[in-house]
Amino acid sequence: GGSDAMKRRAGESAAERVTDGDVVGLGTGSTAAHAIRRLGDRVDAGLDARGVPTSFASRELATDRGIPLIDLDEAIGPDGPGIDLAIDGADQVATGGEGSEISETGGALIKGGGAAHAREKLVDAAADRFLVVADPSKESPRLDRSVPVEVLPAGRTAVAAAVREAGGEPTLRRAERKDGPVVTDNGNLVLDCAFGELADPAALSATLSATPGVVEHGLFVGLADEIHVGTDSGVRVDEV
Ligand code: DER
Repeated sequence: GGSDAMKRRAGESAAERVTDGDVVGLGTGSTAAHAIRRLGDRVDAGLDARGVPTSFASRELATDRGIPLIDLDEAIGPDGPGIDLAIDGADQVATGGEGSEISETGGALIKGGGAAHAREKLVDAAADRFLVVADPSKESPRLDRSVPVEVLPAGRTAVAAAVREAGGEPTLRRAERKDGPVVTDNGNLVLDCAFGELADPAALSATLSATPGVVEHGLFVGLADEIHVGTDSGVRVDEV
């Protein structure tokens, strides 16, 4: 993957967009973590901001950095303040890279490397503006990485069959320092589904969302508003 310095530049660039009074969706992963750390520094310096974490991990980091938190349900409920901007990473971003028009690909993303994409999508979609933070290794003209799919444990066989029907190859995500499969913060399992190059991410997104047993999938189509890409000399910001 990209260097940590590039991830840091991207994360800090997005964190600079937070203004006084903002409610900020706090994404998951190492790139979003840089944004959370920078936001913590700005809160220490007097910024009035509240965070909505997207995972146990991002909640822990935000708490450690002294960022006041607001419950997701409270934030996006009818009497809530809403989410002004969400900052989150991605496993792959459909951009043409330096110098090309992003509008052709609409900034579609594959997320879910951290198995946090169910709550991430809720937060990222609810936000007025969703800022993606990435390094160049995440950019590709077309999405072609496996798509993580969070499934109800009881539905994993049915979902695997539906994924094959849709042309994908599902693999149950194994844990590292634990026997057996990864279990998400929501108590579900993850199928990593290889579909090859995605000709129509929106269509596949709809198919997966309509599959019984699917809790959430990692295709984020039409959600990103800005892509902050850390480079070795600075940050490139693409408006979607
Ligand atoms: O889980 C996710 O979607 C994360 O955003 C993640 O996959 C990106 O992780 P990274 O910033 O550590 O590469």
